[in-house]
Amino acid sequence: MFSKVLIANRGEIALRIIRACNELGIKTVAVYSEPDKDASYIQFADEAICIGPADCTKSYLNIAGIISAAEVADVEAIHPGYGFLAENINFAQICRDCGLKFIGPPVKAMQLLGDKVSARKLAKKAKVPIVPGSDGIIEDESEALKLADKIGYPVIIKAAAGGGGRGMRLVHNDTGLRSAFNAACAEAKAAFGNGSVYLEKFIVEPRHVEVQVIADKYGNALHFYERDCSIQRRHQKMIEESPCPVLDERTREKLCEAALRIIKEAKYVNAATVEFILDRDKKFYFIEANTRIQVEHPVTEMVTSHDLIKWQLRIAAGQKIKLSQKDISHTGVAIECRINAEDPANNFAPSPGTITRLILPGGPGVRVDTHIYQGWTVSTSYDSMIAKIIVHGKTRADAIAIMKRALSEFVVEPVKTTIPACLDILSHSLFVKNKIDTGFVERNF
Ligand code: MV4
Repeated sequence: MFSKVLIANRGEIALRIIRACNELGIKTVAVYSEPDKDASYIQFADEAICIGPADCTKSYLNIAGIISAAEVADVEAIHPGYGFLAENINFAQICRDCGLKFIGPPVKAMQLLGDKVSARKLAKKAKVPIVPGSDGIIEDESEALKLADKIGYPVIIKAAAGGGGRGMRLVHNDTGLRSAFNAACAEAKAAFGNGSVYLEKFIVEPRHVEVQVIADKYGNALHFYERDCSIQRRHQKMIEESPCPVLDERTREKLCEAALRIIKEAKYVNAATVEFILDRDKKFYFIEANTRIQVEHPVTEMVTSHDLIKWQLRIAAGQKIKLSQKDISHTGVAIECRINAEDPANNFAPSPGTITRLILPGGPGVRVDTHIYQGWTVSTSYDSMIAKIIVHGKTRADAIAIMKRALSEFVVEPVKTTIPACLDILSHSLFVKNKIDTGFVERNF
């Protein structure tokens, strides 16, 4: 196992990774920006290095600064967390070149899955269902029109380098396609430095389901079942749960096996998430893969009792997965609510400030992943997520009741949070009855 790891991140995920290292007896090096100097995660690390000012490009995204910190602290490996440099191929390559282990997949697997067009091709090769659409990049408007007429409207234009909904365009007819095509290319070029786009049939009112997987460098791969992430607002997930409440055992097994075929085809190593959309007939289609640990990973940890961060560390250190798939079971239902410092009554406007009063929820079945404390200042420089509440119950109804109880215990003042919005969703009859899809929040709130 590694003796010392640098955590190239901040906030709750830095704390989460430091905790896993502490349990494994790994020394930790935290990095922080100037306004993060009083961050709680620093307290739990063995060493801490300031890497620059508030501006992310000069601190958490500054590759030279982070590599320098790793050299100075003499670490063997870097955990990138999620966001920031987690899916940056250049960063992963530089780590390798500097003799530092990047706690994530090989560069080749990041390339294959990071480009959505190449990931689609890989899925097709692995005999995993993909949404009907283009075989590769769409070169021009006439090619787009021809294909759209063949597969039928509505269609969705997506950026090959995109993800999380950026650079997407939903199109209902030829006129719409003509005006959207060049705009989508330009937007993709501006956002990702890559103007390549592709086309898919638009699946109406889908559920967003993703499979958690891990793989080692010896060719062993395991799945940890799925999460349903359909409750999102403007492509920001709000509530995630596991298992997906509408999947039958047979479909679940097929879905998870499909995810593993993609991971094996990509010769993937470490933790990944394979994303699918589930249509109204419960047919699933691969859409993309995430080559990092995700925000919502605790949902899977609660139902499987496996520590995914520890798995990441062990796999990166070259250890072999000695478990087989039948050793991984899931029990009960877990739900996560993301708590953001945003005001739901004011169109989710950021609500920064110094926390003067804080009461965190607890009790049976409740896990709280957060870096906040009384006296901490929530800034607008970074992501607005201040906590994740994860609950585990025997049934979905139990989990919902535990979550509502936990959210009503949560006091954080004076910042406004998304707690009331989460409570509204959890109380909505359609959510309770499972009649939700990715459009649920926009339609009902
Ligand atoms: C789709 C889709 C329907 N049909 N692709 C959104 C983010 C990215 N991960 C993929 N996404 C989607 N891809 C096809 N072919 C629906 C989504 C989608 C979505 C689309 C519009 C508005 C909100 C959405 C929320 C989740 C998923």
